[in-house]
Amino acid sequence: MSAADSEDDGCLSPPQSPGPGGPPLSPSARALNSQSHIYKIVILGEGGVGKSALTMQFVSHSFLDFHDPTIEDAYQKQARIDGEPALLDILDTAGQVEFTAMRDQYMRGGEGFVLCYSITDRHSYDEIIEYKKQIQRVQHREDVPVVLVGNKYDLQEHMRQVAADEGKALAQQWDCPFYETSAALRHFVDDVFHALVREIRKRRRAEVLALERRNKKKNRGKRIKAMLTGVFKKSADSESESSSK
Ligand SMILES: Nc1nc2c(ncn2[C@@H]2O[C@H](COP(=O)(O)OP(=O)(O)OP(=O)(O)O)[C@@H](O)[C@H]2O)c(=O)[nH]1
Ligand SMILES: [Mg+2]
Repeated sequence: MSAADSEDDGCLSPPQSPGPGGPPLSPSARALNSQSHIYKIVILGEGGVGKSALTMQFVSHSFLDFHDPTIEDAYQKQARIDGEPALLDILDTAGQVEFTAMRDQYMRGGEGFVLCYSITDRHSYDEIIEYKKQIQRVQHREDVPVVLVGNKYDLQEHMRQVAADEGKALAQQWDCPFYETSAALRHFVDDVFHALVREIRKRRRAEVLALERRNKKKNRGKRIKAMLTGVFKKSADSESESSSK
């Protein structure tokens, strides 16, 4: 998805019908799935790409016009996304190399990730590929919910170093949403966080369905075993009856 495919719809997106992709959940799956309306989100990327500026715009509609390198900041934001409540628990991380030792820890704790580069900084784009690999390594899985973000869109005319197509291509390869954002202009900021919640919900749904399938298989196995036990018992009973006659 590119920036052109979505609109900045304010802080709370209106309920949409139908909800996020995937088949409707059965009551038991819904019960499991609704256990948490909390979404643990981690924002990652090189120093200075605008992680804090994006987070501040999302949380408090204000723009940070100076660079105060982050060590670690946590925010919470309540929203209604596709008609369902969500509490976004956002960890704004350090991009500076001095703090790289903490990355594994951030990556272990997150359920979904905003991977942010600056369209004015090619190195930050190259680095984001490494961040993605590291997340997969730390989480021991391939299908981690992510949204790819190329920030500082407002500077594109004179300072662009990464083409929009490069972002799109990477997102296509990762099968994840992509936005070119401007924290300065509050351009597609809500869309990024809302899209990530949708990605997390998609994965939770898939996990619940997989669990249900496994349980069904197990129950079917138990039923067959019980039936066979019954059949054997019956034939053993009738055999012993006929031999006693
Ligand atoms: N023009 C423009 N400037 C931006 C944008 N986003 C952030 N900036 C500026 O870029 C600088 C760095 O932004 P931060 O949000 O502090 O960057 P960061 O990724 O949090 O950096 P670290 O905390 O060091 O990892 C600041 O001067 C911001 O004002 C944007 O969309 N457009
Ligand atoms: Mg920061």
